Amino acid sequence: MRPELNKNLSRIFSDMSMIYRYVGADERFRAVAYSKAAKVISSLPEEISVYMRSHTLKDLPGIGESIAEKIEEFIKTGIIKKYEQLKKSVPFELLGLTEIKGFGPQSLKAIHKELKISKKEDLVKALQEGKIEKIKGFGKKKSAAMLRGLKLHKTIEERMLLWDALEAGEKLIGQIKKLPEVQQAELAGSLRRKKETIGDIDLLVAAADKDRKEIISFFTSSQIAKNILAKGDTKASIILKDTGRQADLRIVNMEEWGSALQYFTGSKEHNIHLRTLAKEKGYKISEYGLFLIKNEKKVAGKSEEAIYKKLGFQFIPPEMREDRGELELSAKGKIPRLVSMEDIRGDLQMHSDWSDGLHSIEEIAKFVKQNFKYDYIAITDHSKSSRIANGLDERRILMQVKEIESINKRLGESFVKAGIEVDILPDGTLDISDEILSQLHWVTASIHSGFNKDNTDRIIRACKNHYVNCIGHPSGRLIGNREPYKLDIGAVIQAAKETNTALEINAQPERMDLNDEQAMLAREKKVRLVISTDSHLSANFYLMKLGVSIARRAWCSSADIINTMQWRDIQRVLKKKSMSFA
Ligand code: DGT
Ligand code: CA
Ligand code: CA
Ligand code: ZN
Repeated sequence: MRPELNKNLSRIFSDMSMIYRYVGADERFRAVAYSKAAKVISSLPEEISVYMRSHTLKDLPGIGESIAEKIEEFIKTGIIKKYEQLKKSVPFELLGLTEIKGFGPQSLKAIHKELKISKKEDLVKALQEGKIEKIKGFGKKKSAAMLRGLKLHKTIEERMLLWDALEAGEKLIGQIKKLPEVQQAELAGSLRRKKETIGDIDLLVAAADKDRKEIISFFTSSQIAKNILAKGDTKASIILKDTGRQADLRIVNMEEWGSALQYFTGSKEHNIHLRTLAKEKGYKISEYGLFLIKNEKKVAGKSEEAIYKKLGFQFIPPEMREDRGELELSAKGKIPRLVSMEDIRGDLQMHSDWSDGLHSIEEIAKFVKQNFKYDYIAITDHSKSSRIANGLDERRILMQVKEIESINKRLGESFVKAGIEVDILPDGTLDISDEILSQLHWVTASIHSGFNKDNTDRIIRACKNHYVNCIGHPSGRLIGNREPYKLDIGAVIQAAKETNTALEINAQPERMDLNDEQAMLAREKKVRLVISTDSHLSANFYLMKLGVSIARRAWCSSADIINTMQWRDIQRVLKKKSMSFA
């Protein structure tokens, strides 16, 4: 899918947009144009050079004369001169901070001007020493907010978001699998368990003893590694050239593949518990195999399945291995068949160019039909209170319903459902009338403002609306950027249950909201969950697998997830809501 060239170019255009935003109001239009071009390029189905060769660059949305020239320059020379100049004209290192809350371009500009600061660490120091609060327009409150922003951001500086780690890990494993010496290769550690943040990327490889050297030297070569942290005969640790993050490689024999994979998948807590239970049964388990204690005879090691089986356990999917009761469940033979990508029949949250999405509804429908085996999608643009997202008022909602009807007619099936992501107002009412909502197929209600107070009652009230089918990103957190608002999740789950309202597992990488633990609580109370990508551009649709992994970590099977059902069954569930309470 996303070729390297597109990714690099998209990153440069985002940087240019950031620089233009820093430069100020005069360059606002350029900032917007480059940001749009970056998005368009990151979601192209083909490598950008294909469009250059067929002279169709300018047919792409958001690509005009000047941007097309820069694309050509980049493809031909590998650099964009304008970008290099721009970078030198601003304190570029500081601009990386703009993604942190409280560090807007105008604030950074004022700090740079007043304190002559161009380095991130100097800025942090000045902030801690109280120099920044003295700048005009800053003050104690703002600088405290900046410190909080920095602290939150640390979580994603020290650990990777799952999605980023998956991209890096899958690329790496792809490269390693191409080596002829490699017999087996898999991701292990927290990445195989799909934890929401990842400390380092663990790789396990099986190969013959004589081939280890070759594999280690590829892994530590300058093609892959920026630095080498450790290098031995069977293992190595490096800092990846691409992402600056750590990756650990371990090489074993085929005979030990299963026991090594089991060990290095973790979690540590799961392994310790398993080891204790094994001991009680007379076995010793290690990365080298499963052994009988009495005569040290090896009884398993080649496959994970055989190890669990020999110990009297059902196979436990990696996502469940957190010592949250999965071993007890497995001993009873009660591990559920977890939901998987194949079970998903549709996506119920996405934004079109009617609000803040990139593509038209028709483009979205065609893209999804081409790339996914879905039966339906729901277009859920923002409602009018979300002004910066160009939210829809009642008139535009009804226009959109008409447009969706005519698209479905052209498609020859009712693939596109008319929906909305309606704003929950501060008092828990919605910003669109019931009369309009009642005409839509799918209504998700979300909070997009008022993050500083307890939002429990607000969400409960939204659940009680007869037309709300789902609560979107219920906790409101943005990993590394915004704490979840205060929320009594137990009370929300209870209300969702009583009103037959579903809760969303939003699959945006920095949201993952509900998270695994909250989704687990909801599942235990038999509240229905919806896995949505909340797509704003076509590349986002691939996030579905991220959402599925959260559901798997919550032990969900397909019966727990609404969008594994056929549309007519969903309709039956929806009807139940309007009849369930007065
Ligand atoms: P991370 O990297 O912080 O996201 O988390 P993990 O789980 O990937 O941890 P990591 O990379 O330190 O180790 C990879 C796996 O190796 C871990 O999941 C289980 C295994 N492991 C590491 N240290 C120990 C240990 O002291 N005891 C046991 N039983 N297993 C360990
Ligand atoms: Ca790890
Ligand atoms: Ca590791
Ligand atoms: Zn939203």
